[in-house]
Amino acid sequence: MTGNITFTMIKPAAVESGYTGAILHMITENGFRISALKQLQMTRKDAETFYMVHKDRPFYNDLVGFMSSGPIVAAILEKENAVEEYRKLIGATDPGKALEGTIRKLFAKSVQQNAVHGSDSDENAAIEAAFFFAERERF
Ligand code: 3AN
Repeated sequence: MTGNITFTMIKPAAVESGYTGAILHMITENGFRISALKQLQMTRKDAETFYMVHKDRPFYNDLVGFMSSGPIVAAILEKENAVEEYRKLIGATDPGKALEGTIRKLFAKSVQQNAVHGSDSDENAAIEAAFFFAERERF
């Protein structure tokens, strides 16, 4: 399945704002199949582990605090060339630079509260999917 899955999270501010349904709708309208889905709140430790690659960045502590501040919606998405296709659909990390019609352009509040996460490589997609979902939760 390498190359065919990506992992996404709808971040706490977007869930809190009631955008979950609209974002999932955009995802399926754009040809992704949702092969796993759940809502949960990460512990601080979960968020620290998930964002370990950013541990030396100045925004790490704030990011971990934000991502564990409320429920997120986690999903595994399937499509040919999923990682790249999904990053096109979500738009740039900074919503000010995201193109019209992208998820971040429509739903992000700031660089940190940028509505959704999307994996940046096939390798990370597999790691992130396994971090959130047991085999019996994947279809
Ligand atoms: P992306 O989410 O587009 O892959 P990354 O991996 O560089 O971007 O950053 C991971 C997360 O860290 C972003 N989604 C965002 O919430 C946060 N982040 C990235 N850059 C900044 C920044 N300059 N200031 C605050 N938060 C940031």
